[in-house]
Amino acid sequence: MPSKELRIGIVGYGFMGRTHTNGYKRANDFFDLEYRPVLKAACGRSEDKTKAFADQWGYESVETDWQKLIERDDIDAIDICTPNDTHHDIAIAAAKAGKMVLCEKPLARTVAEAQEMVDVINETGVKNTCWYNYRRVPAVTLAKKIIDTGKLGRIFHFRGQFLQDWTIDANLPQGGAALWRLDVAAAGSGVTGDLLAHNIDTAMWLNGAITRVTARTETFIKERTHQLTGEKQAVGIDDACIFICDFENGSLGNFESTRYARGHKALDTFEINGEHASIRWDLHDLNRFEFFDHSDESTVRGWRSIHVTDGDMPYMDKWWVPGLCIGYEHTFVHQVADFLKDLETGAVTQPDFNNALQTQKVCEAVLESGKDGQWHDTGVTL
Ligand code: SOE
Repeated sequence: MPSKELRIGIVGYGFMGRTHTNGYKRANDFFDLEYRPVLKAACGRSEDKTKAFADQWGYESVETDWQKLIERDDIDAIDICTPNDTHHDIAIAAAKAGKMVLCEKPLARTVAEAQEMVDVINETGVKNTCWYNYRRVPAVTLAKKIIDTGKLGRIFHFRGQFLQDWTIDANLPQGGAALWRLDVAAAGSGVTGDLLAHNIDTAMWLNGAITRVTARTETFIKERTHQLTGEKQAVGIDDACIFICDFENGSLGNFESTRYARGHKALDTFEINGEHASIRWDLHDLNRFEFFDHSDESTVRGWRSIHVTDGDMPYMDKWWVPGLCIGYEHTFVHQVADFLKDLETGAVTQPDFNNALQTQKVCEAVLESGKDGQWHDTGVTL
């Protein structure tokens, strides 16, 4: 039985509020952990909506002001699930109050904001993590383990994509509930911070630092009505972004993201090609990855499709029996379980804020290059 409580105060009750809370609720059912999350308080500006969320998901109380939430002495950790423009202030105030901070991705809108968050985290020493959840898809974690053995040999290429199609309608408003991702003031950027940030996090985790980039960004719909004001406004986000890059290990990277790829809903993919072997993975079929090993006998050599559901594969001994799948929501359960285990052992849960800052540096270099068409050094230090 878990003997220690981790008392959670969550800010935001939207899509991410639900994914994270599901993680808090499920982790101890499946993982043996000393710590157990306690859902102390949910915080949001609308009292009614926050109360409805708190009742449905089991939070003990409600706050409508995040500063009050942070001041409470019955809360150990603040989880930030609000739009990107709020991450900086909430995270800094929480850390200064001695709370642990779990922040939804991307860490911030800009490198400057993210750097300030990291500085305060370093000064205060509070435990922290950023929710780049796709690292914790068992197939992706297994790919990391295989790559780290050196089995692929010298790496030549890394390819990443994140394709969606939900903003093609020119009449879709920007800003406000559910649509803040289209409003540059709230989001900081478009697909680069929202989607490519995932690909960049995965890429640097699997293949090391991205050192320089050159990009092409595009905004296809130039004006949209703001959902809250009803006013037409210029669109400030990147609707699509393609960039190429160098990795520190000498390999070449090639990335694409858009919300205008008709037919694709969340096609997050990567492929890595080494001297001896290649791996590819696709979020739409997340329990599998494909592996090509050139050392196989030539007559049977080909792409193997590996179903990552056996008990000796990452996280899978905690779930069902071999052959049975898990899904998207489990990545958040895994992040909670790892965070709680690291509390026990004192290990740093990755990605921490400093690691998420490195992803932010790549995003910013990409956006700068999208403006001036030049190569930009990223300054990433892993
Ligand atoms: C955008 O549609 C979005 O919800 C991202 O914000 C998430 O980070 C991604 O995992 C799925 O797509």
